[in-house]
Amino acid sequence: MGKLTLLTRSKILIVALVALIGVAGAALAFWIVSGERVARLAAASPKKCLEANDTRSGVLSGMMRVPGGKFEMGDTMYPEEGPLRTREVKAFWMDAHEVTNDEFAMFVRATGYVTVAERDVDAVTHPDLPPEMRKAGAVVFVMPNDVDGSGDIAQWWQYIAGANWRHPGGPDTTIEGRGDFPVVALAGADVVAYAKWKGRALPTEAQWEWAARGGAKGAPDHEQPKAANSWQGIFPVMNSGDDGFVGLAPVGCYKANAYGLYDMIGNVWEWTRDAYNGDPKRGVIKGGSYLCAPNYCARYRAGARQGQELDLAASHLGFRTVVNE
Ligand SMILES: [Ca+2]
Repeated sequence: MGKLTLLTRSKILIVALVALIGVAGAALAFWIVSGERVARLAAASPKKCLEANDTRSGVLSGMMRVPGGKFEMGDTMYPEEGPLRTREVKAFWMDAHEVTNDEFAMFVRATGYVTVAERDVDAVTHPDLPPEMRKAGAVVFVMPNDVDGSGDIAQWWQYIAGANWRHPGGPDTTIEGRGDFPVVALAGADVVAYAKWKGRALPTEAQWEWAARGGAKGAPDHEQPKAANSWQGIFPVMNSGDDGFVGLAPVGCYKANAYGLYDMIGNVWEWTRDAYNGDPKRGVIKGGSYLCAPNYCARYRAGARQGQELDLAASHLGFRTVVNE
């Protein structure tokens, strides 16, 4: 560098500056275009997909019969999915779609039930939580403008006081006009209470996974599914919404699987009744959500699973019920 003339150094500086402005400008334009596209897609996407009287249901209203069978449970993509193990499942009935806001509202109207996210957190059971996280609320996905490389999920997951099933994005959001969307922001106790009220149960992990496969044989497919609400683009900053939705979709927008079940994969994660790796404070959730992308969380597969704190409600997590024969 010492041999460079003052003029040459100035030229380098100017070129670098111009390049920097160019990159910053392109990034800014990208965010504006991307943000507009997300808003446009969100506004244009349908609010209802299934007909009010879906007549495919059998003996039990709104449920499909899943035949029994034996299968190799699990998958090989992430460590928590293995080892593959043989499981047998008896025939059972399962909700054709995720429980909707309208359905959950009927339960609340009938029982006066108050969900976990609508109650302040008990300081005795959670002495380590900061005060802002003891307020009634839920964890909400908020698309960030930018992320650092730390992988810290707090960059896109925020605990928002006042977020609950009626206000899934926070206190200034609503489910009005979204009766056919899956209900979210429910904790483990909430979904068990709903299932009991209906005289039903939550699926076991094995039931859920068997049902999600829809009778598919052979090694599980690891590709991102086309007929499901997942995330196309780079999570968490760029969502092209090629599947028609940048956020949640109403239930039943994609083709049902071979057992007549909608949205087993994608849209919202679903609670099961199983504890995660024997931990009584965590439940197994299945199916992935609209936030699952190839670059981050390729869990849009029947064999994928995650552990979820039973008393923590989240904006990408719903459920469906079963009746055992
Ligand atoms: Ca999507």
